[in-house]
Amino acid sequence: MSEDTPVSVTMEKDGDVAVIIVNNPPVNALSWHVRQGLEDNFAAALGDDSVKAIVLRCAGATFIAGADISEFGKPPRGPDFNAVLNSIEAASKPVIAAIHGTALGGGLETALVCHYRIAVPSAKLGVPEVKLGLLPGAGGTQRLPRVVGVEAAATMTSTGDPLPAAKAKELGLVDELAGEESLAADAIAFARAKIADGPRPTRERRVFGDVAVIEQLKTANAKRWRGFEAPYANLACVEAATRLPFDEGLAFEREQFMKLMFGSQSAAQRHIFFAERQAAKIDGLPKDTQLRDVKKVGVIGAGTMGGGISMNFLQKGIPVTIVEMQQDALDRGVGVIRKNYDASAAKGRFKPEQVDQMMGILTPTLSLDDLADCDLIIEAVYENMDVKKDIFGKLDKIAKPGAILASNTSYLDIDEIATATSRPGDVLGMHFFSPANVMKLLEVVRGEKTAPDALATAMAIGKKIGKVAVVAGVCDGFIGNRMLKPRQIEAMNLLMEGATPAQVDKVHVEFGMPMGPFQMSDLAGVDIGWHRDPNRIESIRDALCAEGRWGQKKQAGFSDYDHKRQPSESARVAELIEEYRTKAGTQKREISDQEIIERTLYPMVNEGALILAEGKAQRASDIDVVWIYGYGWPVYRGGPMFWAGLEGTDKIVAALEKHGFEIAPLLKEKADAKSGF
Ligand code: 3H9
Repeated sequence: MSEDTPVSVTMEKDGDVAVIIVNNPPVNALSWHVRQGLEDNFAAALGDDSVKAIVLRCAGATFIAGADISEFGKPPRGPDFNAVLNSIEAASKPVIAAIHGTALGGGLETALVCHYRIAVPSAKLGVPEVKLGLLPGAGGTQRLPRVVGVEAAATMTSTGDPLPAAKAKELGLVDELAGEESLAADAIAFARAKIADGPRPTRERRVFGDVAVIEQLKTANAKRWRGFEAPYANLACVEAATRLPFDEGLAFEREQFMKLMFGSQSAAQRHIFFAERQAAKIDGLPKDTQLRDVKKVGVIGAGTMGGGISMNFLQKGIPVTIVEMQQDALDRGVGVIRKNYDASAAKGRFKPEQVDQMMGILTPTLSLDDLADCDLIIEAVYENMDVKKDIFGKLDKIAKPGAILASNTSYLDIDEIATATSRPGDVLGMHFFSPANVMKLLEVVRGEKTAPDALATAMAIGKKIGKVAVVAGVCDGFIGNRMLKPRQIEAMNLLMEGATPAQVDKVHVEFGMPMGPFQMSDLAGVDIGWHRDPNRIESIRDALCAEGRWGQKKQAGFSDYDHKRQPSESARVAELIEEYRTKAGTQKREISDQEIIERTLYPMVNEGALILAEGKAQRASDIDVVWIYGYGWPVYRGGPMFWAGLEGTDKIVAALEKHGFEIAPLLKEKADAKSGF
């Protein structure tokens, strides 16, 4: 051990049992020095004749939560992962893993080379590597089928979902449950009881179970796994375990792991893992900023957004007062919330009594005055500056001092809204995405005068209700919708020049988006923002709206829809485009799929660069988080700004110049340096 090696593994003795303890906060990741410490301490315990059994446990909040992801892609340091684990498995004395918190990835693989496992009931065990675009690369895919069988191993590796300890015990992954507070002592007693049995190397156990599950999983998850490589690689490794001797299986796993590790998908998914955590951090905000207490929330507007927003808080036990102008609208809004909860309860997501509890803390009212005791008030009425300013002016007189006044606007100027109050420090944006109870993104819009503690509180409450919150600055459309705009404009231009809505949508879906720009428009409503004059036709969209082709709700938009909302290409839309094109005197030509990418996705990167340079996003990775969680950008492409690096910023600039776009200076800078963001 060299002098700069942190001491993150220690050993204690309890009579004839050695207890090896990992202490590498915050999550006991298997950093190089932990692997070194394990190697050294196991060697010491095995060399000590008075030691008859060994317990491996962790200090702090959790058992080992995996390999150290921040080491990936860097030059290797310290002992090889598999070599350390193989030597633990080969120990001549029984080794017991004592698990609390989360035994994840390389952590569970470490537990699997131990001969026995004991866990507290609250522990969770899993191999989430697939969520990082990887597979368990330290023997997990070969040892799991020997312990839990092919069915459970295939499911665990390909979905990445962890198991609660009780389920793990049922499957044989855990041998015994310990007391929640007495793991250390229970593990020592368990180890002593296993001295007579001796070691039980997992590699010597036989794979069992039916391999048919692998094809079943592929079929069942075809939609969810579209475009992803890792779930299939995980299954290939589990399948290999059913037919190859252990060491050959391990070699196969290694080969697959390295392929994923050095591929772009895992790089993108690892980027998003850290980006998501980074997004929670507010630049320039002191760490000890005191949060405001949010015990009660007010929501203005009981429409789709207001209702969805309210549900987030009710689910976390935070009482909500919801305000509408008219009784029937209020009743309708509350009815929809109830219906949504009942539907979830029918699917087993909630117990009926939980639904009653949640509805019990919802107070419907017609009076803004009833918001006087709320700590956070979110306005979710329609997008009109005068209406919003009127509401904020009234709230200024009603809300208690220190209450946070938030607007759910998706475009409007928060600073202007704040001028309607005498307390602009309390005003900010909380932009939820529809359906607001489902979508994970929350843009928290920081106004010029927003107080730091108000901002920090809004970010924290976002996390509390299960959102990924990102700070955005005031500008038209903030981060997400601002980048959507150039994409929509170009998508329409492409129709004029000869592309079809179906072609543009297909290119986006093949790229990995859940839907293309025209499908999105049909879903949201083609008529949103339409001037409502059927005689004023100044765009293809006007032509569609004038004919009542308002989207899915009318079973007709850019596509035709049957009663099951299945789309088909519309001959009428083709005619309308042709008519409008002729009127505008635009030439029709063949548009390649590549041109669609260059003209709809590259401009988003360009806009992202402007947003970044203007300081409207704190960092490029925040923009990626917005697009992953708010718009379904494929996580295996890491968000638009990360993807720009993969694609090549120089290539993007060259294409944008060719198509006549003005290049954002920051993008140009990156292209000149041939770097990503
Ligand atoms: C693997 O094991 C590969 C092997 O099969 C093969 C190898 C050959 N590494 O999430 P939190 C940081 S792949 C490095 O906010 P929580 C995280 O960035 C790995 N850092 O806490 C954050 O840092 P910061 C398989 C990590 O309590 C801090 O710890 N394992 C790692 O909400 C706190 O994290 C996984 O995929 C890591 N492995 O949740 C598990 N994990 O404070 C990944 C966390 O600077 N981890 N950090 O922002 C998790 O799912 C959650 O962190 C966990 C705790 C549930 C453990």
